[in-house]
Amino acid sequence: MGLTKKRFIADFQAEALHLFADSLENLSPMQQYQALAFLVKGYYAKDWAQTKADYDHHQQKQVYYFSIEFLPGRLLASNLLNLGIKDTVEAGLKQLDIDIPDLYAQEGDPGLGNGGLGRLASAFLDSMAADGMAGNGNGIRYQYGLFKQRFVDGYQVELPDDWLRDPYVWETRKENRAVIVRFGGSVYLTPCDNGGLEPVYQDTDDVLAVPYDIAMVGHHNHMVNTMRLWSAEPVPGHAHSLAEKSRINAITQILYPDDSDTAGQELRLRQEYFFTSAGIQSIITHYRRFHQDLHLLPNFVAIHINDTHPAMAVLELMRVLLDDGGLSWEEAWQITVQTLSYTNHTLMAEALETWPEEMFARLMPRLYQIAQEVDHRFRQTYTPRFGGELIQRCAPIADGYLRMAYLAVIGSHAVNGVAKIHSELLKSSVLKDLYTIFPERFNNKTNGITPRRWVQVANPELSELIDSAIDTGWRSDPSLLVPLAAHLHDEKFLKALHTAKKANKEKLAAIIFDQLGIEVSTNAIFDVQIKRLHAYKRQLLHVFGILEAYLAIKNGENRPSRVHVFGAKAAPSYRYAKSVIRLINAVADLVNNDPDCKGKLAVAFLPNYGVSLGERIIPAADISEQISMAGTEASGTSNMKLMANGALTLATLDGANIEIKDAAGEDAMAMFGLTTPEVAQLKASGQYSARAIYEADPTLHRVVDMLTDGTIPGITTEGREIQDELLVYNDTYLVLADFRSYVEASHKLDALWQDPIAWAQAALKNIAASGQFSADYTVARYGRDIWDVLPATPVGHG
Ligand code: 26Q
Repeated sequence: MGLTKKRFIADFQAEALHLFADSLENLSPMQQYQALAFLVKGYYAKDWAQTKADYDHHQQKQVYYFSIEFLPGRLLASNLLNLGIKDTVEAGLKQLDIDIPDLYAQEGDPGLGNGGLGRLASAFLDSMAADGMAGNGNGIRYQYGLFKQRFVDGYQVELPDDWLRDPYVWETRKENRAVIVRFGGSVYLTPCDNGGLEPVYQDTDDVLAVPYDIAMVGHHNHMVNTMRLWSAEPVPGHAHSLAEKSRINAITQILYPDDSDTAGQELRLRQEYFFTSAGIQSIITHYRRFHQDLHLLPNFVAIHINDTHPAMAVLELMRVLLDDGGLSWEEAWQITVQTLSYTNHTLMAEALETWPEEMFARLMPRLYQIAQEVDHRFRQTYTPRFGGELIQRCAPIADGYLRMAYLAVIGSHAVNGVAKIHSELLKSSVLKDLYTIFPERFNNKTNGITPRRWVQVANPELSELIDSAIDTGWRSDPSLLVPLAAHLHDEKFLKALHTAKKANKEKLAAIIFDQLGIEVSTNAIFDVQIKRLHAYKRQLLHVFGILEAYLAIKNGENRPSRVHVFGAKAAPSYRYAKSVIRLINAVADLVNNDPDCKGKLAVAFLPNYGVSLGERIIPAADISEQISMAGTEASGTSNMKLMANGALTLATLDGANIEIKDAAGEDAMAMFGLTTPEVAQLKASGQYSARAIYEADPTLHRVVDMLTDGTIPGITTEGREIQDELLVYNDTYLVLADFRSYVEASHKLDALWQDPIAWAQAALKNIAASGQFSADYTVARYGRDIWDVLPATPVGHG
């Protein structure tokens, strides 16, 4: 976009006048932000309309990414970057004497997701636009996003996230594209003109699904895709009681804050059907504007199911093809399977979604009929070849439940895990039986991140340094970071890398002081763990590492100084996770207030971790803690973001950590702990005794005792609960088993820190190797292997 600074300033002033009938300098920062955001929206409006028109004109195959969560982050800076006008605009803002970071900070951060899965969905939309693929998001416009987290006396307190209180500039309500979603009632089949049967719906509860569209601006390619989020409203003209109205509004009111267990809540099931049905209906309506023949649907449409939450897309697409399209079962099934694909994000058995037949049948009676037919035909078709036992284990309906992961595999032509090891484990564990039946459907797509947001926007210091060393081509093609490795022995460059990191640490230290009142030294190692709080992610192991260091310091030992930075939300009903939060805050109090630790050890648990806070923490990290028990973390993505910002990974051989090790080299990180087969074997042997390890390791013994002996103030019940999980319930996630090896790996990093050049070299190896984890390459592989769409914008070598 050819924009001059002068032109921008004139446009900005005109927009301010237009919106607020006042001149810029009289506006509040929020008003200035809104004026700027509306102006930017105007800058891409033509491209957005043109992209849609081009897609229609060329009948380009559309990808629809169905996800119950999206975490786009703030959009102003990333839109400016993608439009290629960020530098010009910032120069203009500077001339206008506007505080740029403060202006960006006015924007709300839509927390329409819990964590990795939602952020991945947004990264994919960003990357599809960058790759010039016709990618569309389909999700829910929650009125309240993920709760805002505060700490009161060290306890997590949840506050509502009323993110729509200030008008959200980037969304456009599309009333003309609303569709009706039907719940409940009853269905019966009646003979119709063509001799077949047609369903008649009676007494349904109808809900209007109104789409709100948000532009996904492509990087330097004039393409603008759409994320469509649906909001539930009463159907105009229907007589609704107040109670009905509030039941309708409830559908899109809140995001469920659990990211790993199926509470089996009816409202959650309504949410799933609501956005899935609205999405399928609008796709078919749009398709039918250009095509009569539904058989060709897979040539023009790919629908991707992000985890099982939209898995009933299998049934809903069947419903539309059968009931509205008049196709036979066999025709409809073939089209459905060819159109759909599915990604699994977890191996944890308790997170695999199931729904009681009774509830499902009551809310979606027609879908339930179709599910029964799918189940029936699946059993009939495959029992002769695979036997009744295997089929019973993996059929979509059994023991009174619909099993959504099995339904998703059976109704899709492709199913993938999100890192190499995870995709392998799917085939050997939770989806083993379906792998036996459909081996050709299984594939791996290792996750990716968007370096535009996580490096270019979040870390301009590092970005400019990279520009000074290699061609700027890395900004569109991160695989071109590899030549950075030529500077491994360039001391001047290594020092500059250290200086850039230090500048980011200064900024984070200011945030830590501002939020927590803790003064931290930026000469210390910034050791970061940022992710949802979960037993399997083992924040507890990190705490034990801190306590080991605390004891060493109390013992007069000299260690390189460390600041441990945590960011983590716990599901409100997850008792153990909340206890660990309380523990981390208590350990922070202990350590931060002990004069012996001053300048040596500090703990900063920043509240309300999310995309925006991540953009502040990640550029400042020296160490990236990726310490889940092997075999539990499907992939992880903070590991990739931190690596791209030059942090050294302290990790188990789990998820994408393994691929990071292969890319950066084992000497550029610190690996530890039991491997997945070792974990499996230890568990299967029945020989694991947490207590025996506790008795055998005096330091560990002390650390575990600290939970209950009063050393850590204020954690009587929480300390007891955590200790019981370890010693009474025998340590489900093998924290004690991995403790010694974790501490040793951590000491290895301490030793490396003593040699700043060697540390900077390791950081550089990580940065240079990080390009392969760009989501631009990941979605290009989805396009090639699963969706059958090719990037229109070249995506380089990843
Ligand atoms: C399901 C049913 C009922 C209520 C909630 C849920 C639910 C919601 C969210 C279940 C799971 C999630 C989110 C899971 C998630 O974020 N998984 C992470 O996905 C990342 C992207 O693939 C991986 O990198 C992480 O390893 C994985 O944990």
